[in-house]
Amino acid sequence: MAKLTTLHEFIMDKQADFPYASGELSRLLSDIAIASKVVSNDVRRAGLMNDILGKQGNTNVQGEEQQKLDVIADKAFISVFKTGGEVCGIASEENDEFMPFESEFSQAGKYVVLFDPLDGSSNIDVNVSIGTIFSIYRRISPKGTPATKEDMLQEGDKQIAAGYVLYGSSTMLVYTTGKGVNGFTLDPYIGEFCLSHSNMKMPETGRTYAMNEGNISICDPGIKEYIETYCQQTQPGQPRPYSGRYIGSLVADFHRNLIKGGIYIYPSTTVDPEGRLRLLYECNPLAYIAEQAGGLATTGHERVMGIKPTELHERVPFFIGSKTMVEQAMNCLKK
Ligand code: AHM
Ligand code: MG
Repeated sequence: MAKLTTLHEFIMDKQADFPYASGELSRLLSDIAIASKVVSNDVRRAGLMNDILGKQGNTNVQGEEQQKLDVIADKAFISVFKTGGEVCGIASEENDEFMPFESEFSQAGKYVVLFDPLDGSSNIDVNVSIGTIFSIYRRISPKGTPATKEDMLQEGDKQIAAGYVLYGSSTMLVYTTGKGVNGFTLDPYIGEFCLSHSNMKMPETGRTYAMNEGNISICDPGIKEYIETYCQQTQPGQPRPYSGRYIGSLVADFHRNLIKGGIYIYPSTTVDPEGRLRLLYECNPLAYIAEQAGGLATTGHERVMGIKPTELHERVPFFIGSKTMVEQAMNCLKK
């Protein structure tokens, strides 16, 4: 068997791509890998442990019921960020406010991390794939001071790195630092992420669409037109219509589409006019990966990464996936 490249080796090799790199980003990515191994272990044992599975008993700032694993994952990531020295503050989907770290050690860090500790919360209790999504920015505020809200509210285009960890049939970490996308599978025998998907490219088109179609009657008619015309009718030269696949964990639906081609849509609805997904914790990081892999991510009207955020928990309608499919959906919305 050929020698596997571990995530750590890969990160160290790639540091040379950034001539003035001080190693902080490399250390931060390694810290994320450590926290995700902890969370992966908890996810794998959840069905056996009453203190891990089930509802936490409170709601988060978005009015959603928190699961115990949401909180466990949130704490695991915050703990590595607080002790690593590279991060001066974080914002997380599970916390109402952003969190500037208090220690001098952390305030010397040059990065902020925004993350969704456990995406796909409604799937936790039913043993369906879930994930962590993260986004890294260079701080705007001066080093040695507490992180500020402005550090958190940066356009997606300013991301330094982004990625996700999928707790699926295997645990995978996929990330980009702006030089392509690479995926690593956690080898449970040696406890290391190993390079399994190098230089990932999203097919220009695909045959899978993912949307909560229960919402179709409360969406813009353009969405219905796109689904009926492009997804549910056999296209010339094709044997049958597209396949509908909706896991209900964005990170898992996105990962499948990244590999096989496809589109994921969470549009504006009359119930959720801004859609359901959070710009900072879900849309921007996946948009960065999609674009780096040759795909597209828009609100149906504009590029997600060009939006200047105004609020931490801001939501946006989200169309992400293979370039041709996202463009076709946007054309239907224009009509
Ligand atoms: P979460 O971060 O609380 O889990 O919410 C995000 C999730 C996505 O992973 C998923 O695609 C979507 O919300 C599902 O929403 P719905 O149940 O409305 O289809
Ligand atoms: Mg989420």
